[in-house]
Amino acid sequence: MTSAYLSLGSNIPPRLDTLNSAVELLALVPETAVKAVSSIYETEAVATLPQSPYLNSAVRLETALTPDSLLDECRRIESAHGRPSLRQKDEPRTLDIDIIFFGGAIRDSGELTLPHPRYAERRFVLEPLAEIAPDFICPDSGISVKWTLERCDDLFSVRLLDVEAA
Ligand code: PH2
Ligand code: MG
Ligand code: MG
Repeated sequence: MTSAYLSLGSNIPPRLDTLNSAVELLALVPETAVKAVSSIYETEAVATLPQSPYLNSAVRLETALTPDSLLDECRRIESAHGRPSLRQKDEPRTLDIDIIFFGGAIRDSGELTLPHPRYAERRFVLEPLAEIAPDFICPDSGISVKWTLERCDDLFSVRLLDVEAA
């Protein structure tokens, strides 16, 4: 079994329902268990054109799938939430599921780069991840998630969502 860390995001309503449903669907993925789910954060969209704020969270899975099979499962769940399979960079999305880490895997082949190429620059990825996996050692840099977050100079806002008020 491998620990895989995912980043979930949504900036098209119903954002909160979508993130909750995505976790339920992840729990149904074969040979896979959901081990931890972070709080939900409301985050300023990091994009070239202004767009609505995202809700972001992080999930830890234990899985016996390969990285490519897990990617397929993530895409299937994105499609189930109305995400078109032809994607444009930077467009708003009902649901985005990114594999940030797959155990200690480092690869840059095919459609999946591991670790995710931009995780260390993104507070909206690191803040939820640091909540559930502060001491995980990032395979590319050899430093912890917590320390990666401390070193991150991304100024886009990230705040805990008050789920009761949402
Ligand atoms: N995802 C992107 C681009 N920008 N900004 C925020 N705040 N959250 C995201 O999940 C996000 C983004 C591309 O996947
Ligand atoms: Mg993404
Ligand atoms: Mg994605």
